[in-house]
Amino acid sequence: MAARRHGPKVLAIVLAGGEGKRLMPLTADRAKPAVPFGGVYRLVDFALSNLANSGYIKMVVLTQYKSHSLDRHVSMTWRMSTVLGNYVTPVPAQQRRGKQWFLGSADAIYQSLNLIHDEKPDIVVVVGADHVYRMDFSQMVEQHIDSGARVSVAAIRQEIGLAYQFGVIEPTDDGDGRIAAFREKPSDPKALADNPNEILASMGNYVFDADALIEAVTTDADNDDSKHDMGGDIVPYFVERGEAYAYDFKDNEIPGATERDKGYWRDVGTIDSYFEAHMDLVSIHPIFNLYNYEWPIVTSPGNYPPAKFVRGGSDEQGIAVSSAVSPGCIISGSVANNSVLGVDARLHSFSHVEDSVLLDGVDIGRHCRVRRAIIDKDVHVPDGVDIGADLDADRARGFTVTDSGIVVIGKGTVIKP
Ligand code: ADQ
Repeated sequence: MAARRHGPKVLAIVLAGGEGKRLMPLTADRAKPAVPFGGVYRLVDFALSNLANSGYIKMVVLTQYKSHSLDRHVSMTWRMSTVLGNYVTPVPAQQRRGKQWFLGSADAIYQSLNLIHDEKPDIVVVVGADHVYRMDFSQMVEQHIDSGARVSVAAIRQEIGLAYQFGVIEPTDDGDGRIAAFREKPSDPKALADNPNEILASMGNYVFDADALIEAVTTDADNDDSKHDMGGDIVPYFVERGEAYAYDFKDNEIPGATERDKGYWRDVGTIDSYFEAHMDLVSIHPIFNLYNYEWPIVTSPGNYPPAKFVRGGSDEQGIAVSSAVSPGCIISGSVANNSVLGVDARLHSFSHVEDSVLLDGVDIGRHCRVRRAIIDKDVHVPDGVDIGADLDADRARGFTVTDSGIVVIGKGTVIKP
């Protein structure tokens, strides 16, 4: 028995196959959507939470690159009751076209068309899985239906200098939201008419009439000149026909949102932006408010005991200030300041961790200093090691150091005492 439904029948497709090269070494052995964020979440939790909160609880997650931890997370955390006809299913590359993986995001959908044929939705909502934000997709679907568009593209203003990272939307002059031109990552972007410093960027989230999506990806599959990419090929296909509209993200209303976090949308696809988004979380008035339970971002980090703060061997206090500390952590005789600690992290006596992001299970020995660092899952920092104090020494030890001086220590790194 399916749940009783009001409005169109919607299937959500989450594109989760991206490699995330610019997040190396955090993506060395996990897909970008599986990268941990904010102590307890994975990046994909933002897209899935937004869809679930929008009332769209039939979701397929298309995976590809190093998808093991993503598959495990999606199937264990997001398993839903099939009794109500709801599901979140990870779908690996189907190899329906022979022994190859997906060519691009449009090919990923083409190879998974059976899921759309099985579900027979009216509308397909296609979203990326790489961003931190809140969005009510039902408002976009409503505008999509009212406008008569075949595809709607979620849009947000961005600085013109960032155009090379985005699909750039050129709206028609009459202001009805129709897209006159769409260019994927252009080197000579066209600024908005009202501001020479801004472009209208695609957020990589789309609403399609289901039959239009099927037609477009099927036509695209036979086109040898296509890169089989949603932004590069499928959106322009509809723009040429005058059937593509933009949905302005600034109109999206989220219950419980404040003036500060309304419109927050952050690509955390580089080490610097990933780090900055974490520093925002532990600031006194973060722009992104994880504590808005009216539009919850949900996950399940597993069963862990509460975080604990104890005096260490020589009576040093274990404290955390301006920090987010996940379940299972023990801060013993040491200090965490302005940092995010993933589940089950350990800080031992006389150590200081400052302006840093520690992922699950990181173990910091005694007398360590860690500054402006991101340390991946289960890395052990032996007693007496300083990280982030001498960047040349950090580079020499094989750590990744960004131009802005953030030290990243990848999973499996063995640090010499
Ligand atoms: P990019 O993020 O650069 O630009 P892409 O690398 O195709 O585009 O990634 C989009 C989404 O699809 C990501 O969530 C990624 O994980 C996923 N993905 C990529 N290849 C995939 C595959 N083969 N199988 C499954 N999933 C795959 C896109 C749009 C731009 C837009 C920006 C916004 O193309 O127009 O401006 O997103 O960040």
